[in-house]
Amino acid sequence: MAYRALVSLLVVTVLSVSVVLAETVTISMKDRVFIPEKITVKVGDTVRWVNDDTELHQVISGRSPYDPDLGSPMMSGVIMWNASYAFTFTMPGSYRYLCFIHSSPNNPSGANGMVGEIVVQEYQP
Ligand SMILES: [Cu+2]
Repeated sequence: MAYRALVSLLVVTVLSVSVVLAETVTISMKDRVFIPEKITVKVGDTVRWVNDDTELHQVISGRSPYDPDLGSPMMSGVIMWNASYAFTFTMPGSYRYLCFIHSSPNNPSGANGMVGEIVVQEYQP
C-alpha cells in the first residue's frame, strides 16, 4: 500500500515537473520584422507570435516563397493586428518560416523579407 502511494506520488511529481518546464515564448511581429528573428527553444515548448503591427502578417513554414514544403508544419492563416498564433514544437530541428505577404526581397524589412527561424533542441532534464 505504501509502495503504491509512493509510485503515485512519483508519477504526479514527474508530470508536474514536465508541465512546469514547458515554456511559452513570445515573438513580436512589428514593422514587418519578427522580433527576435531567431530563437532557440526545447521540445514541448510553445511559441506564440503576436501581431503588434498595424498591418496583417502570417507565420508560414518555409525557407522561401518557393519552398515545396511551404506551410508545413506551421500555417497560421492571416493574423490580424493584436491577434496571435501559437505552435507547440514536438520534434527537434530547425524551423524556418516567413510571412508570405511580406516575403518579397524588396521588402524594407531586409534582403530576405520577413523571415524567422525557431531552433528546437531535444529536451534534457
Ligand atoms: Cu507580414
